Amino acid sequence: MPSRRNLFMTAGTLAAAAVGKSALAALPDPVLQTKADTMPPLVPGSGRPYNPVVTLNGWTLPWRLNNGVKEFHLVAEPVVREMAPGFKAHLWGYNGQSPGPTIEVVEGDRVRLFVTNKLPEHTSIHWHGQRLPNGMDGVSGLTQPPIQPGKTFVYEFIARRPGTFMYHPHADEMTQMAMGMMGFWVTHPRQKNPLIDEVDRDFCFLLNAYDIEPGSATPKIMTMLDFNLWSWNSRIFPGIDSLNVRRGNKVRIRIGNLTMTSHPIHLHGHEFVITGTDGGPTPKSTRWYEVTTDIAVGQMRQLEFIADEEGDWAFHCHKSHHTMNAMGHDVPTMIGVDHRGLARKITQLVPDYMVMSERGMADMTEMEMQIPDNTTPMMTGQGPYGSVEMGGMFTVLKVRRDQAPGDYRDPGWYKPPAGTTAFEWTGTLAEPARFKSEGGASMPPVARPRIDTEVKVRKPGAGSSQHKH
Ligand SMILES: [Cu+2]
Repeated sequence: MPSRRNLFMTAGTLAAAAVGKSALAALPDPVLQTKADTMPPLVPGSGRPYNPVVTLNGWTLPWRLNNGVKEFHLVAEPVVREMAPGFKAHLWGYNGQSPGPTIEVVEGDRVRLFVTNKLPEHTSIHWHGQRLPNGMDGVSGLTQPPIQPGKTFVYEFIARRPGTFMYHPHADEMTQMAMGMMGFWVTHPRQKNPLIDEVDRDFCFLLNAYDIEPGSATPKIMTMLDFNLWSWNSRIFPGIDSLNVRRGNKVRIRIGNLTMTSHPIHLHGHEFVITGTDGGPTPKSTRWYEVTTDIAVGQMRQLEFIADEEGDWAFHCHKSHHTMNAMGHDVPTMIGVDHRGLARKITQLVPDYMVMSERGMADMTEMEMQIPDNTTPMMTGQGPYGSVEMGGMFTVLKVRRDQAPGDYRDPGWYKPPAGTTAFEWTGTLAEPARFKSEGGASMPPVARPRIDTEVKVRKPGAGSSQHKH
């Protein structure tokens, strides 16, 4: 049996704490994590060797090798998760965090998982995507009785297929997933597999979503679709760490979707292929290059690419409202509406009245808005050239020629070579040539509208410059 101290050392600054030692003498001590930092890869101290993954704003759970069986101890419990600097949510998770720690094993490993329930209600864990005996599948009521509060259950099976998996409750699922109970699982191949390439950096994270009213800290659990916080591993940009790689690295990113909608995940500057799903490695004939891949509810995808372009490359969900943080969506579009006169009248009655989004929503980032405590401003990511005007499911892939192998630290902002950055044109502007048959139609209309209507768009210089915000 390897010394647990060694496992902690390899996990870097892992804040470890043992609970209930006497009560659980025969079980591995549960290891807890209190921070939302991206932990360095956990190099295996026992068992078969493998190339560990890096969990975005997360960590891998150390195990105990007991007569050749890898033993893990998961504790389902209420947690406080810092979703972004200064914004803490009261969630449910495992071992101190939401999502729970990543489980990493090797194909063929016999795995024993102790699951202790410290929630106020029963739970279970379903090992999504695994081949296992039916009674280990974790569907409460169908394959096992639920794990009651205070009880510990044991799951045991052989990790038969290499690949990308996840775990989550299969008991009061809508509540427990809305509260953040989920985790990643990676089964590394036992030997060289023609469909699984070796990579230099292997990242993983789960897509999740919450509905937390501004000013409060606990998610609304009855929300079906209208979530207001779109997160990666229960973090929202700018709270999501960047993915830092060395130029020329072969990079794998494993993503699982436990939200209630699909997410078209988009990478700038590179093309990737999908090398695996939760069903296993994809046949080579099915791989084509793309820059966006849609990940449906309950699906997992592995994307792979060579990071051969230096820079700070945006990496985000392409649904634009998923790169926003807490917002009210019942706000009418005010672009082009000049309501200065109206605003003045309302201000006489309501002194704090403020008109929103008259010139688009970018104004929001410039306004010193009064927001409730424990609420994250809508768009706050600050890049080297100003606000990125993004939140939620957004981060940056940082590719650097001098990023040392094995170094996952943030290298800071990219400094582009002179003459390779978009710049302001200061010469004269010619009138744009208009297409002659502009405003045409496929066939004549039956009747013209009685009165022509026109959508007015205000342009810079057409009055808006006097507008103070
Ligand atoms: Cu999305």
